[in-house]
Amino acid sequence: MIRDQEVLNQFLDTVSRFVRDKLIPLEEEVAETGVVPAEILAQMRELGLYGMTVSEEYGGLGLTLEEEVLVLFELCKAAPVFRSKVGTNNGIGSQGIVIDGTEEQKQKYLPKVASGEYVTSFALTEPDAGSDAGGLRTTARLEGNQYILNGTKRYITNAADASIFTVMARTDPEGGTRGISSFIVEANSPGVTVSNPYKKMGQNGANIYDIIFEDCPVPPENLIGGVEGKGFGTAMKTLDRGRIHVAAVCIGVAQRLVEESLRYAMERKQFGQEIANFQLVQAMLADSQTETYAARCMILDAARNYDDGIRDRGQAAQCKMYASEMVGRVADRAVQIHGGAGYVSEYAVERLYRDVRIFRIYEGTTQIQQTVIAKEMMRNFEG
Ligand code: COS
Repeated sequence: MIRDQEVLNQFLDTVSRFVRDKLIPLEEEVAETGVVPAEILAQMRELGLYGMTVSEEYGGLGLTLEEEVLVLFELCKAAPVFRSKVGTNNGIGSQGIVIDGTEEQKQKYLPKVASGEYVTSFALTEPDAGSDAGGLRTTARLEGNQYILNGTKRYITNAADASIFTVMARTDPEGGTRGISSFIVEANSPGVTVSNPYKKMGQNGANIYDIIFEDCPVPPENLIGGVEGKGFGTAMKTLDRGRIHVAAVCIGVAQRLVEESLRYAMERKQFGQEIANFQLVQAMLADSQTETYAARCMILDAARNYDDGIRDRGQAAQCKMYASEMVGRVADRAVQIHGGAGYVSEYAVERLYRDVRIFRIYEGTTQIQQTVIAKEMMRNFEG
């Protein structure tokens, strides 16, 4: 549901130039240092990239999901570490408040999230609750006039930069997934400790941490939606949108990998000619181009459905699964086309190959997406 094509095109053009002129030239430095320079983050704030999905009423750009994925297709032609800096504010870190927050919660937090003054993190995963998110053990006990949080959250993106976390915690020990509630927790609350960042395979600078809550007080007005027991649903709805977001990120990187592969194949000569002339190389290029296009089409379709009010968790899972597996294949072919050069770090494809591996894991592994898709098929079976 694109509202003003001309305004959107101008924005896409601005993002595309920012990627080409500012982000891509910085990729190697960021991969080396693990730090995205403050002036780049400031420029991202200025462009409105922290608040794409927050409505204009609260100071964001108020993009529809279709518009958001079109921006991500452009933004993620740069190494995905840059997207990670704004990813939680637009995606899983803010959407719990956007989707299920009370009016007071929205007014208090969303303007700061949209401007980028506040970074947000989504704290669902725990040491013993990854794919089995419903098995989480962090507790939120109501004592007097506040909740007291205890527990550990694991691999939480942007936690050290965050001013607020959306935290899923158990308010009813016996309630299963219906005993989970979600909270907005201010990062400077007493009893909050953030660990050092983990060392990872790729996306250096897109940092993940543990958050430890020890008797951390949270006021009842920060219970998202004001009702206990709705937190698992909030998390799942957040992930449904988040999975389409991640799928769009995969398209951006896949397009970049195709560009890198084509450029190299058109320049590199073997047997007296450019390797792009060889049909076995052409097959790899053609497969990568076609699969990227197919994933792009399905994501746009799912995003339009979402904007039309259709909440199809199976479709979100299909986009996430297909796009993340697809970009893995595209990255593998990109390295193959580059030959030995694809294995050395002076070429971007070596880094991007490592960067894309996480897409098949976070916001639900491929295997979780498969179970979501199959469960939806069975639920909708009419016999
Ligand atoms: N939207 C709204 N509600 C949802 C939902 C969705 N997408 N998915 C499930 N629910 C609801 C169900 O309707 C059910 O509600 P009722 O209790 O009212 O019947 C409840 O949540 C429990 O659903 P279900 O029985 O399917 O839960 P499971 O424990 O089997 O878990 C999976 C479902 C595996 C899909 C879930 O745990 C999951 O997504 N795991 C992966 C977690 C993940 O992505 N982690 C990444 C963290 S962010 S990097």
